[in-house]
Amino acid sequence: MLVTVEDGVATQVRGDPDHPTTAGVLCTKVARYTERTYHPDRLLHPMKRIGPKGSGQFVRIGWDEAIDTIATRLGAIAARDPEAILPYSYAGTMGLVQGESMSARFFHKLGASLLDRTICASAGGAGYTYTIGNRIGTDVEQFQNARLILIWGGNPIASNLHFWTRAQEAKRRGATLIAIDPYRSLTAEKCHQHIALLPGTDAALALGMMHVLIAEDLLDHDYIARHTLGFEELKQRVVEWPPERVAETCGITTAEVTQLARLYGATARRGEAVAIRTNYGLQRVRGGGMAVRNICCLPALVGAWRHAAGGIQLSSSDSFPKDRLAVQRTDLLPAGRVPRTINMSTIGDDLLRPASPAFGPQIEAVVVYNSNPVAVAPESGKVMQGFARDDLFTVVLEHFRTDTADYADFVLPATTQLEHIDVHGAYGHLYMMANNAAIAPLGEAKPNTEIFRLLAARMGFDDPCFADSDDAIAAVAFDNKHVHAVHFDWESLKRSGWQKLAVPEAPFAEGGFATPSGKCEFLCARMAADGFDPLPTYLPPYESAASNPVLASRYPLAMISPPARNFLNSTFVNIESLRETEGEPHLDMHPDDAAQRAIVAGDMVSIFNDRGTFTARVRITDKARRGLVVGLSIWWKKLATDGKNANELTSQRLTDMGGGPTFYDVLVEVAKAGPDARKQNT
Ligand SMILES: Nc1nc2c(c(=O)[nH]1)N[C@H]1C(S)=C(S)[C@@H](COP(=O)(O)OP(=O)(O)OC[C@H]3O[C@@H](n4cnc5c(=O)[nH]c(N)nc54)[C@H](O)[C@@H]3O)O[C@H]1N2
Ligand SMILES: Nc1nc2c(c(=O)[nH]1)N[C@H]1C(S)=C(S)[C@@H](COP(=O)(O)OP(=O)(O)OC[C@H]3O[C@@H](n4cnc5c(=O)[nH]c(N)nc54)[C@H](O)[C@@H]3O)O[C@H]1N2
Ligand SMILES: [Mo]
Repeated sequence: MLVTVEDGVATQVRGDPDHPTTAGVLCTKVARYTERTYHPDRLLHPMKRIGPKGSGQFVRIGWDEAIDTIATRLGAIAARDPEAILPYSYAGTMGLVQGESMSARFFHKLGASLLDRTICASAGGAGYTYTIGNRIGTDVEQFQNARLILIWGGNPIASNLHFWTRAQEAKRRGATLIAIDPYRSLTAEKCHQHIALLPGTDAALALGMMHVLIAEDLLDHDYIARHTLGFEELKQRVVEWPPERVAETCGITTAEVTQLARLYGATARRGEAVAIRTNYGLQRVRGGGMAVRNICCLPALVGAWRHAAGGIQLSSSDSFPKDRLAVQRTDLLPAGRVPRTINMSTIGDDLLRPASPAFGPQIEAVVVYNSNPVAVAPESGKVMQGFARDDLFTVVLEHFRTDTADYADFVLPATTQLEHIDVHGAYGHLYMMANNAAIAPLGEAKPNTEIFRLLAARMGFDDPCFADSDDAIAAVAFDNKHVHAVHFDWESLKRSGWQKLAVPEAPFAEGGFATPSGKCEFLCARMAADGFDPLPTYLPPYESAASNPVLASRYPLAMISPPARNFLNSTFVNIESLRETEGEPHLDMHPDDAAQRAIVAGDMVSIFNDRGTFTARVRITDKARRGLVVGLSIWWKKLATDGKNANELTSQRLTDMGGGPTFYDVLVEVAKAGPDARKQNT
């Protein structure tokens, strides 16, 4: 990103035209980054709460008072039991410096509870890693050379624009694009074919494809023999998944299953590149880990990895060799006692849990940075109840007074990307990136690192690492002993802005998977050891008509809440130009489902289940398949119609593997809203 600065003021941000992946293009949201940075609501001073929790009443204080009081409170809790303190952070910035560096050092030294950062990608990550060995896949810059691209559980026009550019180029060159998504997303609309399966059934579709590929011998026997493990066992397993059974499970036609498999197998057999861009949409369900695992078996079966443009990408994150020990200093953890780990996806229940031998101490303090859990975490009603606890001490580092900040005892103003130094990896492309500060911090805002440095000093932590500058941390962010990053040098990265990792063009053309066997593992001993079926299988959703008919008799509709194009999770929701484009919270509903409920276009509707309710304006559209409703997300609650968002209805049940959330595994009912639905916001 290039920033124009005039008299110390950032006047424009634009993409760097020279950067190969992004090629001068910013997404809709980030293009508004100056509007966000100079927004009149930016937090510019530390603040202390004066009203009841959640009321958002604060008074300005100085940094000294803030740091003194917070350090004293945390110190007193830590003296009793440091595990009663919990850091809570995620994707606000994914920078290696302003993410988990000084903060991690601080909480490690304190001996605070560890946080398992599961809320986004851990289920799919686990499934991918069992099969492939690490999260390395096809380079996004290769996709334009593919002949067939399956866009599986992703909506790149909204959420991964620079991949979409490549997919469109492939299309111009004659490639076929197929979207596999229960919803006709912006992306699905522009693909040649859209397979609208039921949410949470992707694992079955992959099993059905494997069945057809094997039955019709559309295989690369040489690749299978040399670079895979467990083909005979896989063959036995997929016999159980004929296309008829798969079609029934997925709510699609038998022809859709067989034709997809045939196109995939036959294109590869002709020696052309078949590529899968799978994304995180499909793993936010009970069997999400297994679904990604099954899909990961497909490229090896047809030898797709032989091509640089073939294979699969879920994430490029493990291509970046991060030096976590140097940056996060796990060696500072208390000797001989690893603190307990709290899963961020069950923060609602955990904040409400009393002390017990199994759980440990009650959570007495939460320090939130780079996250907005009151809006983004599942089963929001409980999350709010937890944060509303009068005996909970809460500190929030933020740019804005978010739904979460409203519950804080202290809100500390953080700098934005324009105001601080950072170094970034990526999860879609393969470039290390320097984030140079373009402008001075606004008001009294400070980088996350500086805030934790001040707290560490006030707590008397004297390890020299607590005095490291952001520059010094950035300089050790990547491990330049690793082949991918031997050329990493912070000073030169700062000058060039970005530099591609030294990765092979076709990562698994000659096998070399990072699994224990070195092969793509159809049969995975580590899965067996971890208590999973070692072969691809199908786990139905927790909540679906087929798996839970009793619940479905009361709540017959599946609900998903994927990202809206103009928001980034809950970031940018308070930026007027972007929110105006989204308008208000909507619910997309199929005409038949609407007619059954006497709901007409434009009605306000209540969406509800046993966990909660939220209100939205209905859009009647066959973009949502029958039986599915879609509420694009993630709205700030206080800017939504009734002070609530889709996460009122999502559950805290976790995925099969990786401890991930099941945001898209939810049954609901919808009814025309009563006249008082549109409560006045405070
Ligand atoms: N504009 C925008 N861009 C973003 C984000 C954002 O909030 N807004 N968030 C960023 C982040 S943190 C992430 S993790 C990524 C997420 O981006 P993606 O990985 O693309 O994931 P989602 O957007 O959650 O879901 C994408 C698609 O999956 C579909 N889907 C839902 N359930 C299922 C299912 O069971 N099976 C299948 N096959 N499809 C399903 C949804 O309908 C949706 O169209 O995007 C990043 N980019
Ligand atoms: N229903 C539903 N829920 C979801 C999802 C979904 O698709 N549907 N998606 C899930 C996914 S994929 C993810 S990744 C999570 C994301 O959840 P979060 O990680 O909480 O992401 P955001 O909602 O974007 O909130 C990030 C906050 O960090 C702040 N921030 C940004 N930069 C900085 C900084 O440098 N310092 C500090 N202190 N603060 C900063 C921003 O102002 C913002 O308020 O949400 C999950 N929740
Ligand atoms: Mo995410």
